[in-house]
Amino acid sequence: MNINGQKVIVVGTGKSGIGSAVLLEQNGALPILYDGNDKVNIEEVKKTLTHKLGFDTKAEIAAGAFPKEITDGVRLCVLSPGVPVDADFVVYMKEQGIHIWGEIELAYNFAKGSVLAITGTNGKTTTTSLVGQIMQEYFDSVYIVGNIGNPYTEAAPLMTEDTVSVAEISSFQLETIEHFHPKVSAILNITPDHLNRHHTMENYVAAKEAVTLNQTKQDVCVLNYENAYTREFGERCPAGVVYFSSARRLDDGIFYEGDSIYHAKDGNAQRLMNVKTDMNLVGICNIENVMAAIGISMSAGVPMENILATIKRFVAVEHRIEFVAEKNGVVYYNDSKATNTDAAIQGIKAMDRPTVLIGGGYDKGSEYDDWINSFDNKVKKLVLIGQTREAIAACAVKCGFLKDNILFADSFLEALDICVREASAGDAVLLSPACASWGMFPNYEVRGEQFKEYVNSL
Ligand code: UMA
Repeated sequence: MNINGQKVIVVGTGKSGIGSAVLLEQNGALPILYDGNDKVNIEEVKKTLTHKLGFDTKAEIAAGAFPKEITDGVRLCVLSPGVPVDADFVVYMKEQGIHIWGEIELAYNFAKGSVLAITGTNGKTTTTSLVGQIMQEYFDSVYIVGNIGNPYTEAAPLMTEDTVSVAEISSFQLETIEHFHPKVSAILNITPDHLNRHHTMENYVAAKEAVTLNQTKQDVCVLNYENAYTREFGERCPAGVVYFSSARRLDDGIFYEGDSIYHAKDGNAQRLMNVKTDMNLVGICNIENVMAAIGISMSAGVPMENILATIKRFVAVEHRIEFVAEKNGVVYYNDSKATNTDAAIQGIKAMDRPTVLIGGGYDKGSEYDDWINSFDNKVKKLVLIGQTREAIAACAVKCGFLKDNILFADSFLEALDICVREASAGDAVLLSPACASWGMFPNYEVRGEQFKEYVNSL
């Protein structure tokens, strides 16, 4: 699409909106930024754009109620991932014949080189970081972009034909792609999440599968054999499939057995590494992430010995079952990245001692039964915060968790004070809330940082 001289609406003035507006203006378009939040500081946004562009921005900026007149003469609109595609003003724009792209699609149209795209409900960030490091240690020009926190639009103008982009892509971002075509994709797992945005599980699964929309049999999609959705998808996936399994031997693919990871081809399995001595990550979820990273990296042409050497060096991602400190015999773990129950199940599973658990936060309409049922008598106190605290407490009691062991806190600080009071030497304190941080924090990173600061100050 030729955007030179065109007015383009960009919705959202967060990282994606700013990245998109800058990319558009650098390429001769006139962005019109719109943000639904009427408290957005328009002067600040202008300053940021001007700073990033290196010249005065000509962008128009509007905030609050959607001003319909901004659509006059507009043919393209770029949405930030947090903007629902069925929002009234988006539907209105579609009715006006305006083409809707997401930030990822816009970036892809300006990007160069090849893309490795990683999606899935859990494990995306760890797998993206690991694949990113494997690529950086083998190729010269590598960008790690997307949901991990680095807008793809910012990196796109810096790329060459030799660039390898490793992109963490969320379901929000996949709803608005059109030409986005990764050479290698991966869907790590699919379990219920973000149902308030996608409304049904079918829509959520379809958004994840869209990562393969433009792939052909010349491309590869790495899939989890132990997840019912991704295993079934392998049978109708447009790309060549590489499966990984944490529970059985595969004739073709990557699997985990005993303490080792193997790569099998035509029934011949070759042992690659020991999960206890050759990697620094704990838990079955991380063994799956490592297997996925092996599948992605070998499909991207990196020799196996290089892949294994990087895995050996790789250390855990911040906020994902991250060991913070031991204070007075209590070990503290920051798993703030556990923004849904499935991730939080992995967090509690990784604990090997009595645990004081902090849960709760923004309400995404989740169900908590599976999470509570995974406590396995390890949770001695459940400290609950945020919008979801009543719902979680009710579910915990329904699942047989003792009411007396549930404590409500009105603030994060109060929750932390309760943890210190309730934990004894030999216990763990785990922040693994099973909920997004929104409503109390701007994002899960800030929640994790505050947890770490508090623990380190004890
Ligand atoms: N906004 C509107 N109208 C709406 C919704 C939002 O105007 O209907 C405005 C907000 O007022 C705000 C801006 O849009 O000013 C925020 O946009 P955004 O929510 O898309 O956030 P960005 O800062 O652009 O960050 C996004 C991703 N955020 C979301 O998907 C919610 C970041 O993922 C990502 O790192 C970043 O782009 C760069 O690619 C975060 C996330 O929470 C980590 N992702 C979810 C997750 O991992 O579970 C999907």
